[in-house]
Amino acid sequence: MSARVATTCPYCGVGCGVLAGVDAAGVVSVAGDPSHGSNHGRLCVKGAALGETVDLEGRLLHPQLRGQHGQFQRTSWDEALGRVAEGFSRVIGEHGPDAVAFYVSGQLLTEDYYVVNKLAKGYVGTANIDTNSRLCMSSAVAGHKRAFGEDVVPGCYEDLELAELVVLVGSNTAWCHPVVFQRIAAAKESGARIVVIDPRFTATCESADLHLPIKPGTDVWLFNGLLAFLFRHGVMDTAFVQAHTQGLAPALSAAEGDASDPADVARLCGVQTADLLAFYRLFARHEKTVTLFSQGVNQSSSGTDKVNSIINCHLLTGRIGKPGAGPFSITGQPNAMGGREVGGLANMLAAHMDLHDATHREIVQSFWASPRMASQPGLKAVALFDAILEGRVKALWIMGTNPVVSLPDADRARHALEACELVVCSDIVERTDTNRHAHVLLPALGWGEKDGVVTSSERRLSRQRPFLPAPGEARADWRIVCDVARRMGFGQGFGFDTPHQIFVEHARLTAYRNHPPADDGLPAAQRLLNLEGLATLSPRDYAELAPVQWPVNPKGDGSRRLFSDGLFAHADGRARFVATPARAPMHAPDREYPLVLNTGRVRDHWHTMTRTGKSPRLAGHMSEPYIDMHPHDALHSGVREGELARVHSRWGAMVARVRHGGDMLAGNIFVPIHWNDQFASDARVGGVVNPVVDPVSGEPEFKHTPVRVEPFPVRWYGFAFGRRRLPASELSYWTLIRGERFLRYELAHRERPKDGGAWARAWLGVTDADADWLEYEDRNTGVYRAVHIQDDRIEACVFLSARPDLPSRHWLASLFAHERIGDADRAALLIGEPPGDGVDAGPVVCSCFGVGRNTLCEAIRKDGLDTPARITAALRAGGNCGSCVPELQRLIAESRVAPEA
Ligand SMILES: Nc1nc2c(c(=O)[nH]1)N[C@H]1C(S)=C(S)[C@@H](COP(=O)(O)OP(=O)(O)OC[C@H]3O[C@@H](n4cnc5c(=O)[nH]c(N)nc54)[C@H](O)[C@@H]3O)O[C@H]1N2
Ligand SMILES: Nc1nc2c(c(=O)[nH]1)N[C@H]1C(S)=C(S)[C@@H](COP(=O)(O)OP(=O)(O)OC[C@H]3O[C@@H](n4cnc5c(=O)[nH]c(N)nc54)[C@H](O)[C@@H]3O)O[C@H]1N2
Ligand code: SF4
Ligand SMILES: [Mo]
Repeated sequence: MSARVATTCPYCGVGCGVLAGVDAAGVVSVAGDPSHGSNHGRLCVKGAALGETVDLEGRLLHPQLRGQHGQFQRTSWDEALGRVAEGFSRVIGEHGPDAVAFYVSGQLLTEDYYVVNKLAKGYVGTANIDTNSRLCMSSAVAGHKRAFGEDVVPGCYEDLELAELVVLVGSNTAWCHPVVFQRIAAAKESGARIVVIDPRFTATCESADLHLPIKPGTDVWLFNGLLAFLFRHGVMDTAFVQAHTQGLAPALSAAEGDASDPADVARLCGVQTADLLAFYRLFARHEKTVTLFSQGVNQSSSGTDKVNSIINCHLLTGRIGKPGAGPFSITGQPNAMGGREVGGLANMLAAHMDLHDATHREIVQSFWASPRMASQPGLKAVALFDAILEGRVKALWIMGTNPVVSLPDADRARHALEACELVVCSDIVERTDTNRHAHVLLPALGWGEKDGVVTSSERRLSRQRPFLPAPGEARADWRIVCDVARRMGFGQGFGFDTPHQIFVEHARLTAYRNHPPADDGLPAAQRLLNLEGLATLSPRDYAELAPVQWPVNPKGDGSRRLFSDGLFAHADGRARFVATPARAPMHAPDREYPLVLNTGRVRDHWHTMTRTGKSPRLAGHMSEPYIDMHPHDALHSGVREGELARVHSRWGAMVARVRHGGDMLAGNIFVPIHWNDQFASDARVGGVVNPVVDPVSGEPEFKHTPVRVEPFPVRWYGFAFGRRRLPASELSYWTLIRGERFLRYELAHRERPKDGGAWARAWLGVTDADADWLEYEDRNTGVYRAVHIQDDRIEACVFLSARPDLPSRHWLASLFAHERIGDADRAALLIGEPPGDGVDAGPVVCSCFGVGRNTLCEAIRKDGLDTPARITAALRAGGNCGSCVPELQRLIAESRVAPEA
């Protein structure tokens, strides 16, 4: 084993420290870094499986150009960079700087983000650079700026441990920020209370003392009601409000105007009055309260108001900047926060300065010594793709994001790319739904190879360090940007040779003229974001930089909390209450589209699956896209659990399997965001989502689209396993996951094959008539199965049935691990059941140890395992990363209410 390198996890905004290394055989191993302040050695299941995602299969290793017939061809860097630089320069020359745009990502490192933002705003002279953070954090950014005067997360993770009450709003923390959730769960052990506000009953709710399943979109009513309640009951820090805030009266009158009687609020939010009051009283009683929020708040047409309605309650009670108290926007992506520091959004500048402020523009331009400066905000993500479709933007460079999957009204985004004169994509994988539309593909370095800084939810800068060689011809994103900039004639501003040089320039800019206006006549702009203590790092200091929370003072000390002194970033030093009159989501359900579509994440996948889709360990937990819905709605829609259904909206449609997870309120359905054309026939939920955005932040309403669900009729269901890819796209429905030594397909088709055997042989590509071939057919029940064996080893198999109840995939998967198939296995394959008393372990719950649901339920029942700890002692499940502990809790609870008949 080579020495382990200390780096940072590339997934969520928790920002866990990882120790990674490669052994002599090239096997990558990862472990949590015990010395890292974000995770103290813990990793969740995605972090723990990182080693399974860094192989080179499917990687984009060379620059490519798309030919006239749509096929991609390898090219040299020289040619590719020339195409990009010439293409952008030509469009700018002919149509002006606003005819080009950049669409970037919170997956980028701060150094990458810094140079692309500098190129767009200071050299091209356009603010048409937006990022997938628009889809993610922009409502929080806007809410922070309105309330505090600057985009600042005041608290830190430790506050969650110090709190007496943690309120989780629109956040499935247990699945999306698992290590932070473990810290919250530990706080609960020592007495903290947890309230979850979410229309779904999520894994996070397993640990909650109180769950308020509010009607989607009603958060502002809830928090306006809370503000009025607190004020009425005198739960107010009057001294704090008088000394440090402004605007209480209009905020209160807006809150009271909506609904001041808790019974009315409860009705509007669709919850029991007693539960609502229980929450209000808990909040009133606990000085040390942290309200943590994420996409159930941000991704809404009233997202910014939701954020401010929460912050209002913290300002009223003075619970901000104190140990164990504060509003806490938890960030999604690994470097969402770093992107905000460098001003990656279309309405920001750099180093927390504003595009609309002439003084700020002057400061940044003088620092960059740049030829020009964008003078007005650019296009936000959704509007940007509209502008492409309208022909106003003619060249687009996409870096580290997959908009054909992740934008709302995603089919429209795809049409926009089809219509765009020049589309450049920098990515680490070759095939994505977006890359298909590129004219130029640029191979970037990925996690484990790239080198730079990311910033977590608690403002902690942390190094990502390489421990793998650069594969193929891939290059760092910052280097690609600088190369193009130089070729566009901007050599002066982009002479960087190392990420260290970029980082210290960024740090210097955060400190530049960062003071109150002085008598020297020079423009000044005081900002909390200040990395002065990092501005003089030597290359070696940078290489060794230990995690540190900004602001960083000249001595290099970081800051755990901000606003402890009651001084905010508005010119008068006061925070603002914001009046947030509540309003319903833009599109209400109606007769044609009677259900509300909510979209979000599952535990073991990351976004568009380009990386987590490679890991067998992560594939088993949720192996197929699904539509979670209430049995009532299924009945009304004419669909059944386990069967396929189509979700339709005014914008598009998708197909997935119906499931009654027990999480949904009637009237609402949930579909995960991850599946796309690389992993399923028709499961891109982005195509269904309405393109409504929040009027302040421009963040899309991902959690609320009126839809209807209808049957997706098929004549047979099936699945197949193969050691190689199978021609699934011939079928009406397919999904793909990667197993340890196989690919697994779930299948369905409109037509029954006339001759199952002939079809199966052709489909599995078995041409040899003498092949070792097991086959069973029952025409009465529509059951067919065939297994191809080669040299006594199972090669492929396909199982079909007229109904969706098919044999255990788990059992079949296990056969692919065997070098020889025995006689008992052959017999079992023909019968279609595991041999002997081999029970089906069921769907994976604990991904680390591959422990299935049936195994767990059986053991819980038989051995009376009544705590997750006892399950771990007996079966190991839950004993590694702990991500499945909430599900273990649920299984225990379920087996209590439903003893075996
Ligand atoms: N496993 C995993 N973890 C991830 C990611 C991933 O892809 N996979 N992605 C990362 C990223 S980029 C992000 S942004 C975060 C997102 O993290 P989260 O915000 O926790 O995740 P989501 O599942 O998008 O949505 C959170 C919850 O909002 C609820 N919700 C929907 N509508 C409303 C509403 O009107 N009000 C309220 N109060 N709640 C509502 C949903 O039911 C859902 O449970 O996760 C990060 N972590
Ligand atoms: N319906 C619905 N849609 C949503 C959401 C939702 O809740 N519901 N959530 C939204 C949110 S919060 C987010 S953050 C977005 C995420 O959506 P996307 O940003 O589209 O998702 P990713 O799969 O993370 O895309 C990252 C891309 O960058 C590539 N990549 C990875 N590392 C690197 C690198 O170092 N350099 C380069 N150049 N490329 C790299 C990956 O291969 C992948 O193609 O989705 C949004 N879309
Ligand atoms: S919680 Fe999991 S995904 Fe998030 S940073 Fe930590 S290990 Fe990575
Ligand atoms: Mo996100």
